[in-house]
Amino acid sequence: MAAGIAPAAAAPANHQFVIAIAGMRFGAAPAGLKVGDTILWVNRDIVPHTATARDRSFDVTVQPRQSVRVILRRAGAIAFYCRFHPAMQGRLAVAAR
Ligand SMILES: [Cu+2]
Repeated sequence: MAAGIAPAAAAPANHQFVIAIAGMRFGAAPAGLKVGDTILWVNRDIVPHTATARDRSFDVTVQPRQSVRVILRRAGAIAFYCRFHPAMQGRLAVAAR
């Protein structure tokens, strides 16, 4: 290996996680989230939903049968909900990288 070149395995890898929305509920939040990871919000319902962080770090509308990517930009416990159906709620635990 050439001097000064780190092995590829040492590079921090960003991962994509899926949260499905179905039956007017968010699916379980994945474990092991880190800053820089992506959430793919997948709406399996026939009505639009949003994934809206209470701290406004993300706010996306997901049309029926569509999906939207959100990159996690901050660490912490991030509560989220749907602006159209405020009873729909969840929480992400995002670790610093
Ligand atoms: Cu909704």
